[in-house]
Amino acid sequence: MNKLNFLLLNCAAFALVAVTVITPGIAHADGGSADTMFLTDEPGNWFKSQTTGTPFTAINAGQRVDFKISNCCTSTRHTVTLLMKPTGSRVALDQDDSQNGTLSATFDVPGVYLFHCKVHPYMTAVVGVKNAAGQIPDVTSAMLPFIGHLGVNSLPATTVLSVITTIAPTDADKRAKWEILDASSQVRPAIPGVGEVWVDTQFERVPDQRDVSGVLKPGTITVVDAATFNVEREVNGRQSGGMWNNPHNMWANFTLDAVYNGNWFGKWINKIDRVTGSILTSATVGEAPTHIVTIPTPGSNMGVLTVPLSAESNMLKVQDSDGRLQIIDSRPTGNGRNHPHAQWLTCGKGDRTIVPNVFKGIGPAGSISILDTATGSILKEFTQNPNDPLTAPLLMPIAAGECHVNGVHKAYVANLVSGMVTVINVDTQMILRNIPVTLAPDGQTGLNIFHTLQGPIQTPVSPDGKYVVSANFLSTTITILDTKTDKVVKSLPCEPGCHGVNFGLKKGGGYYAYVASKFANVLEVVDMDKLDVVGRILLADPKDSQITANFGMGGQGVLPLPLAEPGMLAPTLALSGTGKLTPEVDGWLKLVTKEQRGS
Ligand SMILES: [Cu+2]
Repeated sequence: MNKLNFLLLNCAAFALVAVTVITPGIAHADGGSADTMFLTDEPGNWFKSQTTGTPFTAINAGQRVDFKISNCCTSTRHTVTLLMKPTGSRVALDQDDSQNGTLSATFDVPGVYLFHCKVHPYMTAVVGVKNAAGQIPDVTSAMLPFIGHLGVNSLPATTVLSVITTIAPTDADKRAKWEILDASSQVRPAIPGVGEVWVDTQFERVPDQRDVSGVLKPGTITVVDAATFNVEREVNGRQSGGMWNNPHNMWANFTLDAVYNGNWFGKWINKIDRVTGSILTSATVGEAPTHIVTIPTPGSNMGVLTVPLSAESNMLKVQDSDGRLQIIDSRPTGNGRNHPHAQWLTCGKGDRTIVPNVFKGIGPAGSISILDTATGSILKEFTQNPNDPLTAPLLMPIAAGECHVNGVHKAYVANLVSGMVTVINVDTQMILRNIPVTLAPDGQTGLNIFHTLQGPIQTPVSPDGKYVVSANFLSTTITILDTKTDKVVKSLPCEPGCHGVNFGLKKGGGYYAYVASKFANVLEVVDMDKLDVVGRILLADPKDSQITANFGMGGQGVLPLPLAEPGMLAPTLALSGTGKLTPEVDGWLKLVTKEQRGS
């Protein structure tokens, strides 16, 4: 199905749902504001209007809306950033840093206003401003160029709302907009994988999973047995002492007996017993910790965790010793405000860390830093410059991948807003080029997210250094780049909200790329020898009595174990047969082929 048909079908299917969302309520008077939107940690309802209970509110021109960021409804800091507005409007709202407190906008021109958070880019709100006739004017192609690529000049506000998958406040909305599959849709790959695949199913609802204030918070980790492709365990945060909120990304220690998890809508990281799934300890580390990568460098910080704080400016080093997670270092990942997200350590030795700094000030301009992993010092920072073709695409850089390619360290960094993947030679500290990975509905390439409604998220390099797999969010594609030519060689279908990618060992040799999607309850399996999708694994735990809008939903971080990248696998292989590993892990290592060990 081509893109246009896909969208029009979606428009038709969701129109009914959108109408229920768009029903205007009675405006609340709160110090003169027409409505208040509370930023929340609730999937699909991240901006919750006091009037409608949803991320949509309708007001009259001249009225004000307040946006409240407080611990009533969220455990971390955010921005309220206006992305789209009617032609002629002078409304502006954005911040150069994440924050708590109240932000306000008074709306001038009737039409549709779209907001998001720059720390958590899928948090979305829509304010509809009515004209004198009580109608919300259409969204035009001048406001949202994507519409022009559909071949029309404008679309009704209801139609636009109906295709925004990030707005799904109720279970009925989620059923309509998100991909909720059952066991009949499951496809198990013919060749087994090795070990386990841990997936942060960040949006799963868990009864009685509450924070310290007693507020329900979402998220589980779903563990898939790679030998059978069955869900073998589900980890939740009920025993975390309230230190669990939207589990986002994970890494493991080298004995593979512990998994570390970051909570993107909280302040905490957790250490989880891999075998039992119980939470061993948790630590408060700062605002919105995202990804965790352990340092594999022998003799220097080996095993220490690197943890960027996406609502702050620093990356932490955290040591796991004596049963405690202790911060041993905290350093900025660039000059000024950084908001670092998904770092990657150079393959093999881990002596360099590539960090995307998502935004540096007002607007989406970000930077990419190369750090000395051992000292944390900034060796190079590429800052966005609209007049420099090499750095102009660095708009909300969000995730990095890295590996040896023909003996050269090459990093691939996804830029959410520009739709480009930036290729960096880490050895010479030079940007080589930028590769467009997204498409407008009419097939045009090299255009930004306002034209495509797509943006790349995770872009890891395959452990053999041959390919980069890019998961593209909002629309539904997986792009595969050849690292020798830096060209797109394949585009594969993905599920709604495509997000996380990581590589696991395929039994007998080769690799699987496991791809998680936020708005689907399945994990896709891409065979890297065939460059094709060979599996779709249901993430809803079969022990759950029924599959609902929330089970197994919200796939983001993916952690296959053993870690497949040879530099990360080597410290575990070195412990093989020493008695320091469980028989299960020793059994996995026996299946590692010579090629998978790397050189
Ligand atoms: Cu946020």
